[in-house]
Amino acid sequence: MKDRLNILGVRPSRRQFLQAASLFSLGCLAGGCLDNPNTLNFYNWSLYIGPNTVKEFEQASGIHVNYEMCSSADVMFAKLKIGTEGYDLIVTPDYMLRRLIRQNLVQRLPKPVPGERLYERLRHPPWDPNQEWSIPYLWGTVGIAYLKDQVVPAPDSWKALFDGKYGRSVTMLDEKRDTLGAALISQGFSGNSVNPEELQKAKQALLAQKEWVRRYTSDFVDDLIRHETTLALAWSGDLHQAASDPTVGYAVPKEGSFLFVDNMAIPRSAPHPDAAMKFILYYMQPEVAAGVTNGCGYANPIEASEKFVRPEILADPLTYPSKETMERLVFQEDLGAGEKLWDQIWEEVKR
Ligand code: N2P
Repeated sequence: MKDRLNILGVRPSRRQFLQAASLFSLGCLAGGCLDNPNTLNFYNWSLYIGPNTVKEFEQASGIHVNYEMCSSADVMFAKLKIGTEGYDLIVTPDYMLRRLIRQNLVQRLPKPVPGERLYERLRHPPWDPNQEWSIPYLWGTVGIAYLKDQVVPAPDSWKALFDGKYGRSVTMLDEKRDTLGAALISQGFSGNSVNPEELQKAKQALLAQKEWVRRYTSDFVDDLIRHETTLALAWSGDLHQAASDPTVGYAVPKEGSFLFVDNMAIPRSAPHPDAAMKFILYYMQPEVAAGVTNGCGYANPIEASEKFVRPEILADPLTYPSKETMERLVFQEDLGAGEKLWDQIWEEVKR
């Protein structure tokens, strides 16, 4: 319990630090600082790194890190696509990496990586079978977070997010692949469907659900901790922020859900690819990767890190789901030409 409280305890200062780092880097990237080669402009997600990882990397490498937080995968893609320069290292979802490679927006890793340190099942992922472009960073699941004292019985189906039983107290992720994907599965379809009729049905479900949605946000956990929401479409590891609150639960619905693997990659236009490579190699050390898992509650890809992961996190199904849960999970696939229709529908839903 004490350790769990510690996880919560580090949160405000970490967040403040990240926010400050993010503001600084925004100014820096937009205004074009005097370029210092010992710089790493790191574009990552909130609640997705250890509290000391950046500081310790800076100390070990002499490289200064500007950390900017990403609010959605589509924003990340758009920034790289319109040619926003300055990012050296990004953390990108599996399905998006394929798109970034196809569109020539990332570069090959400048050095070989010790791939044998990865868990066997992550060594040749379909989005980058030979570890040429990326290294897995963290992985987790998509599910429903809920307040246990209000949602009774516990939700076991995606329908719980759509039935309006608890009024306007739902948040959905500001992420089309997860939100529209969950709507598709709730309607009995594949969460990767590009079938226009199926997508229309999912869209209708989301439009009808709007009455119950407080907001679309990727920072869902704060609202839950404050008990301002009852149900949220959620990413598993973020729930560690609520670990000291016994009323917050997490469920992977029986209809199935997504397993995501986010990856470190270097944008084509990165001004400091060598600094990015140094961070990747630094991260691949078991103690470092374990520090990230201990700090944010997401599982990392380095097998030998298990020795350094705190036992209660190793035993926590939020971080390492059971075999039975894993069997219900699929990856998000590259939508190819279907992406356009998903974008259109997502825009209509959010309008
Ligand atoms: C954690 C962000 C998880 C990103 N806050 C999901 N791809």
